[in-house]
Amino acid sequence: MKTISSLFVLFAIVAGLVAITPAAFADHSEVTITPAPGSGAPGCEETAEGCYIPKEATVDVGGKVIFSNTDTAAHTFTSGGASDGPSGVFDSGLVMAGSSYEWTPTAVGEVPYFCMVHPWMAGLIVVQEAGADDTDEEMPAEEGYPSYLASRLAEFYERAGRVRAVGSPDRDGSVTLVGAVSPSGGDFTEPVTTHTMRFIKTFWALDAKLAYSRHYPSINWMNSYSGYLGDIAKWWGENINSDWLSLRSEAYGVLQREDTLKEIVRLLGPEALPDEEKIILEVARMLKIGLLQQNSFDDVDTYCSPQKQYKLLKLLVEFYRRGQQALKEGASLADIRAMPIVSTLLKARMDIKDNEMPKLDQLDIDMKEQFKSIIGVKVSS
Ligand SMILES: [Cu+2]
Repeated sequence: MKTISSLFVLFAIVAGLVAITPAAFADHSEVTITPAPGSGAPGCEETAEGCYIPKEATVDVGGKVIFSNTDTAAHTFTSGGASDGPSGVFDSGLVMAGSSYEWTPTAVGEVPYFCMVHPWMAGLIVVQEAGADDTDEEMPAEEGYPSYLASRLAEFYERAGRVRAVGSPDRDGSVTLVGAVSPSGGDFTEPVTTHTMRFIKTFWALDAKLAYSRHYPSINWMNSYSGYLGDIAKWWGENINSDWLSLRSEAYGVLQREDTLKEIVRLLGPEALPDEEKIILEVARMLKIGLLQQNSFDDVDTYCSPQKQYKLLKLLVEFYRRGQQALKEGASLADIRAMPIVSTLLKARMDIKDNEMPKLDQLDIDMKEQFKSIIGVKVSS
């Protein structure tokens, strides 16, 4: 048996200023425009990058403009502006997250465009004669990152992985690189961050907004990701429970739905939602408080075994499933919210120790009982 040793290298990337390489005679036959992440909420219009990236795009007549919605919210790409409305040159209609829309310009000129759902989002397309000289427009942004930034970052991160140590005895090990990228103003669209995210497979997005709202650890569940979900799921499946992956997907689905519903709530208020959607907001809140938050100053909550994590997740997903079922069977959301199990679930991570698993199982029984008692009982709210 060979010893497997892990070597953790902490590395902070410091964004420095490097010489500028202007690219003259750049290719403008095709340009891709994406909404800034999180542009579904106002604020992006205040940033230098704007709400559409790039906020000013240049393309040749007869070229191709690809509007790729890489954000989590649905957006439109509509020629015109928020004050004057659509100008009729193009309109993508609602482009869902992960979808895209293409437009080919036929005349030279400047075409402003905006998002009909989020009118603060505005951008500009400059349509020019094919092959036009545009040295002036191609100057890199003020950060002035060199063109080899991406390959340098890739060269660094490719050092992570399985290694055979030199010397004796023969040893296998692994090198894990943990990079800490701290973009100014928390702007994840700046080049060092975007390129880093292309090469790494796991990303924790620390979110200042969560920190200010005292949600710790302040890891944003929408922006963070792991490319190793398959491997992790295998471990959880073999060591904890085979339904971990489906529970995780269901909980994540609730958080994603909440992210989209928040937009509607912000525009129209929570009363605009039916109970089936209000319960998503409620369960998302419970997932955030009861599962995603962890208090390192709490004697119990400072540690959490995989078993406990799994059971907390399962309880919350069960709450969601039973809540939906209860609504179908005539219970009201007010009944569900009034159940004592709601606050019990929120505190379970602090109240129940790692070695008290039967208590978590008891919560499931209590929850079932409480749901049974409200089903069919209509309480006017
Ligand atoms: Cu939008």
